[in-house]
Amino acid sequence: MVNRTAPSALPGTAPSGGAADGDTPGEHGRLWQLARATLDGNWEHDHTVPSRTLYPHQWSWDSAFVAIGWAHIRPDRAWSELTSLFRGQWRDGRVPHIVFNPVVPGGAYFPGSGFWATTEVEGTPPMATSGLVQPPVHALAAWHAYRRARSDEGRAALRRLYPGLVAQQRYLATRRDVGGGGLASIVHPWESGLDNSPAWDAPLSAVPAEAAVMRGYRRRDTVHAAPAHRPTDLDYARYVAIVTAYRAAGYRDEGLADRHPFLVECPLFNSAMGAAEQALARIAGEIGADPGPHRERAARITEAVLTRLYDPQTGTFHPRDLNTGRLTPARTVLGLAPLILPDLPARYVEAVLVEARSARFGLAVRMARPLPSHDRTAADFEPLRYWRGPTWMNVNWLVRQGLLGHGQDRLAAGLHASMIGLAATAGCHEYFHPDTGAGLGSPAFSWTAALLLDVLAD
Ligand code: 9WN
Repeated sequence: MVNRTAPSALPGTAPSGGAADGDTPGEHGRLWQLARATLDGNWEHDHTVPSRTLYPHQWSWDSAFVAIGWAHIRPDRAWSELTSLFRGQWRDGRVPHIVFNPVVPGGAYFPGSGFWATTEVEGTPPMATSGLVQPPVHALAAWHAYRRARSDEGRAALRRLYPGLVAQQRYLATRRDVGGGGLASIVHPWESGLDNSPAWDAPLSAVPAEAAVMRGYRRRDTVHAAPAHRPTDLDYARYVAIVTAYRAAGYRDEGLADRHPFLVECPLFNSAMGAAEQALARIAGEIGADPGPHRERAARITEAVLTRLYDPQTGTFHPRDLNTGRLTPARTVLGLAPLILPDLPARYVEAVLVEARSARFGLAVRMARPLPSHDRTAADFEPLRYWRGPTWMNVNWLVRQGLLGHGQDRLAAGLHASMIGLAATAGCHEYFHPDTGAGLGSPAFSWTAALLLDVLAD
């Protein structure tokens, strides 16, 4: 029995508060219904596809965000979403970034299940999956979903999910600690979730792409989205080349440091990992497990993020390229992610706020649009291209959580109002033009809808 329902679950009753256009109870009701219809339309028996056209399978961090939205309207689906994703977990603990739906035709998405060929690898689940991971936002999502819909069923679901969530963290903290400094490395830009971010340009430029280009393959993304909005063919060739290298090694992580062409410690990924330990501590408290070890691990991760990813010269956080040992130069929205660490020390919170409030990102109490994905003042800022400028709801949602966690309520309210204003203008698109707010990418995108429900409920 759900014993706590968000008040805004009734259309038209979402509380207003904020400065966005159309920020009225009636407008909230319209948005609530739109978000709900978007999620319903993308529901697929036990999970939600990110988009019917572009992404017809189950994606890892999408499912986490989506579960937060379902918790407001169908808590059963929130738990089903996370449970079905974790059915795809590998024996080593990795939660794959895609779980393939076997009834979707092979050519619907590239790279499809045949390309990954994971069912031939030892320790993999019976269903086809990818061999990569995505930011571990799942424990955070499970906790938020539970907070939004506290119930006995929810507590039982937390209990069921807990061992998988712990194994996911263990995998990242051990096998993926390639640099030996207490952080997880990502082995592909796709693992960052911000695939085409300028943050990856420097490490990607060292990846040989010729072999992949010559082997030949057909992209599917550019069938559904404008090529000018998507990664270039050269970047795609490099993406394919990196997967090919990892696959050839049987997706093993031993020896990555000596052979793998892309190894990066990402601030968002690792901040998610730290926030996950904090969420696991709360979950543990709720289900009668010991929160202590989670708190200790969270503190160690925060410390490692500070020592390995903060650059005193720029005053912000950057990814570290393990193949060169250097921090990557681009100032992207990834640099703001450590704000989601509840124990981020005050002087680093201050540094992130300076960066966020600068002309680069424009965070303000009254802001026209939510944060862009890249520094607006950079020469390579591209307002239309995937992760190289456009605004995304999930990153803004994370930053808003961080602001709330650090007592920055007025800035959080500014972000909140601008997120709702964006959806009021453009609906539940995959991403948005950072200046005009025009909708881009898939027009019915699940995490936009789910997180819209969550912000409307506040
Ligand atoms: C590759 C599903 C995913 C998101 C990622 C986003 C995009 C895939 C792609 O779509 O990535 O995983 O084909 O571009 O970058 O964050 O999880 O929505």
